[in-house]
Amino acid sequence: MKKVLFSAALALVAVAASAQEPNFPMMGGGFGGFGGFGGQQQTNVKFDEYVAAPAGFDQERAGIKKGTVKLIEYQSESVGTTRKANVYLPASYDGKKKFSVLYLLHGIGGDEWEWMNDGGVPNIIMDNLYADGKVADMIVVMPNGRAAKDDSRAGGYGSAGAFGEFDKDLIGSLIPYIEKNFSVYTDKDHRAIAGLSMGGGQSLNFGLGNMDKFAYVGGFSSAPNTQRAAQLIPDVEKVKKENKLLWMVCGGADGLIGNSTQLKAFCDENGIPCTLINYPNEGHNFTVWKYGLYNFAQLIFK
Ligand code: FER
Repeated sequence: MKKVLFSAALALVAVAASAQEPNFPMMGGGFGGFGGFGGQQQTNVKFDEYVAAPAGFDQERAGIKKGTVKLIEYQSESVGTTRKANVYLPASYDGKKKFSVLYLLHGIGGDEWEWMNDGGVPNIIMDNLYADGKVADMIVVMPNGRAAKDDSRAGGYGSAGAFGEFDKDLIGSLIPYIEKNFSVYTDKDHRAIAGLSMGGGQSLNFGLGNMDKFAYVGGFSSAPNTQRAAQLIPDVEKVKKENKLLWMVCGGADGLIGNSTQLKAFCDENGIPCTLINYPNEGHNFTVWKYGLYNFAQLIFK
């Protein structure tokens, strides 16, 4: 059965690669219909309260200051190529004052443009949060999380391994590039990592796996690349001491929710502060991911 499901997944690669959305249209409300394809079974947990985002949080607002988004290129030592990332700079970024950095990662069908071009409107969400004084000073870096020579979207599921290699590029090359070329702090307390789906799994894996680099970790609808909790958190006391935020959200109708609940259950059992919000009736899509960014951004660097 597993094999059949995997072939089905592979057959979807071409569709995923050509689709604008990273998720697969025929999956409707998410990965619910695909059983084991979604990774872990859902564990029974007590979810944290869902509070709807205010109307207009993701709509462009007139009369407020707007940030800019800049495409940067950096030399990747681990991949051996020149790679790209988009960087959101708030209107208040002036190159003098130091800012914190949020690394914001994409899903299996995306790249450094996914958040910007496929419905994530991170610049609009951040502009609005800044205008309302709801966020600490930060820039947002949106890299390509497929650490391979060919890092195009065409990789689809075949590039899952390359997502697993991204920590070397991120920590070895991208972070040093950002810290050399932007006016930012360079310690773990001023660095956060979050992402959607495959990027959520990467954020949990790399964030908790490198607590000396990231104090704030977020997973939105995290995919089956998410390591199991005992592997993610081999040292309960260490995570309690060093992690400042472990925050997750997933759609209630998303068959991938088991990847988040298994971690939430472990945290609850071990007294580790951890948030998991179940976005009511929602699938695997940008409704959940925009909500994730909106909330996560307000909780970090404070
Ligand atoms: C899988 C189901 C979903 C999987 C990855 C995904 C690697 C990722 C989805 C996304 O990033 O949107 O079985 O295996």
